Amino acid sequence: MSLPWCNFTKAIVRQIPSTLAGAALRREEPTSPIDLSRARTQHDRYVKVLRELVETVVVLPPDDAYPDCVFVEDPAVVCDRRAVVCNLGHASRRGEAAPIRDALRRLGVSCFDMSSDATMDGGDVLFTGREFFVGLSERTNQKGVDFLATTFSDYPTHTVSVKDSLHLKSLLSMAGPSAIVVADTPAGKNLWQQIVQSAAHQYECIWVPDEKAANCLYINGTLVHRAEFPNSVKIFESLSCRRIEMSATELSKADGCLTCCSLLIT
Ligand code: CIR
Repeated sequence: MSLPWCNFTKAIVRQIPSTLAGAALRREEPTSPIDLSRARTQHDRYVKVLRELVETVVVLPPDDAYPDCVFVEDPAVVCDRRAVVCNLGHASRRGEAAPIRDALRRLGVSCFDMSSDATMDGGDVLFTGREFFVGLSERTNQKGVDFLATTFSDYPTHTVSVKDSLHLKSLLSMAGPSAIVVADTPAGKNLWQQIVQSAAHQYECIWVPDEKAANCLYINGTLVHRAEFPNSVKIFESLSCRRIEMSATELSKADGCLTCCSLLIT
């Protein structure tokens, strides 16, 4: 499959700040506190896996002033060496965008800054290689969607309504050039229905029973997925692509997942 989207050469990641455990945003208090050292071990493995899959991984230092700064997917949306630099949906995260913009520019990516009345988190943006689906959510507003649609006007942009999760990609993600993995829950089913109704292209849906398993990384033919959910792992095992399993228990307690910890660049 020769979609440019499938050929990532670079990634940006950011290390975990020491303030993550106490101050990262979360929708619900986790049943056990975030173990910072375990979070860092799991993140180190994530970076190691990325190094296997792309040529260059840029690792940015953490900033304790931004407890959520490890979630680098949110401050920018990159496509074809252009990036929308987001005005993040939660005010406490807005300062995360500047170092991401600098890193993108250093990698030769042209950056377009959102106006201040538009908001967006990259976690609300699903790019399939052919079109964008953008979630209107607690974090992303219509002006944000309009900005993205104008910046990437060579691709169609469709809006979907996100109600029962933080981001669109909390419940679904790409799992192949034409495959989308979706949580088999009422909220996941609702999102899938909206996608089917608006899509210009046909996608295969891979249903997984565990909500948190539905966020995977598909990089250059390899599917990176969560290891902690045996019933969902069985489904991933039945796919024909190369797979890497990974645990993300700690960042998951702050509503993080796998796509959220990297920005991938072709
Ligand atoms: C937040 O609420 O913004 C962070 N605690 C989690 C962000 C996760 N981002 C993502 O999945 N794209």
